[in-house]
Amino acid sequence: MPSGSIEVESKFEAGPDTEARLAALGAAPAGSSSFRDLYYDTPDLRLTRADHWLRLRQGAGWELKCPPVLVPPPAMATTYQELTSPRAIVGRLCGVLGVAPVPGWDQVPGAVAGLGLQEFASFVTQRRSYRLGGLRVDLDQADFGYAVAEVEALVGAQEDVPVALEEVLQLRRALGRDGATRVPGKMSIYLQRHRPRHYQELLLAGVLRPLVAEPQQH
Ligand code: V4E
Repeated sequence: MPSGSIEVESKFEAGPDTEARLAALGAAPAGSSSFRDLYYDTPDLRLTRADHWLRLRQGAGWELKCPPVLVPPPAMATTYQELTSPRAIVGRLCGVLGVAPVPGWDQVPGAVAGLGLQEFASFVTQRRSYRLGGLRVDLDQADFGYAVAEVEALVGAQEDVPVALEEVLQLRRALGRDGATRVPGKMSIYLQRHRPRHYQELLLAGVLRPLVAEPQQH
């Protein structure tokens, strides 16, 4: 088992009745938060073209989301391994970029500077969260005018992914008003609007999928 947990999640479009539906299902409010995410990549986009997402979430710390091996991406959901320990993050960054770690890189900022990583996205999310059993539901509003919700489960091992996936999709079906439409994440919309060349590169690399329709403004 590689270090870090595996996040199984599915995004959906929330509606005016989503929170009432959550309450009716027995979900418990789990608080509100506001945070800025800063995302980093090499100037030639080698991390995100390899589907690796390094971010500094202000108030929470560094995190690297990477595609887990052996788990094919399911329809309507994503699975990513989440690394939060500096050693695991730096090790994975060096592996993807084909660089030997340097002694001063035991903390992420040293590696970010040494590897020449640059910020490519920065935005604030206002989030309201709910818990239902082992699932979490986040209702997000990003400061660039896009709202999206997600159902998420965190599991510790790949063999736990299929059951978590079924639970996530079941709750999504109960809450989403978008049917079987794949709903884009904040980053897809951010890049399309603010970094169109980066967005095109990721479409070409097959990391992001084309948007089906222009999402609603909120
Ligand atoms: C994995 C990923 C990105 C990193 C951000 O992931 P996301 O879960 O969208 O952000 P957020 O703020 O909800 O993080 P959380 O608080 O849940 O940890 S940016 C793009 N990806 C890949 C990706 C993808 N290919 N398709 C979809 C629908 N989402 C993400």
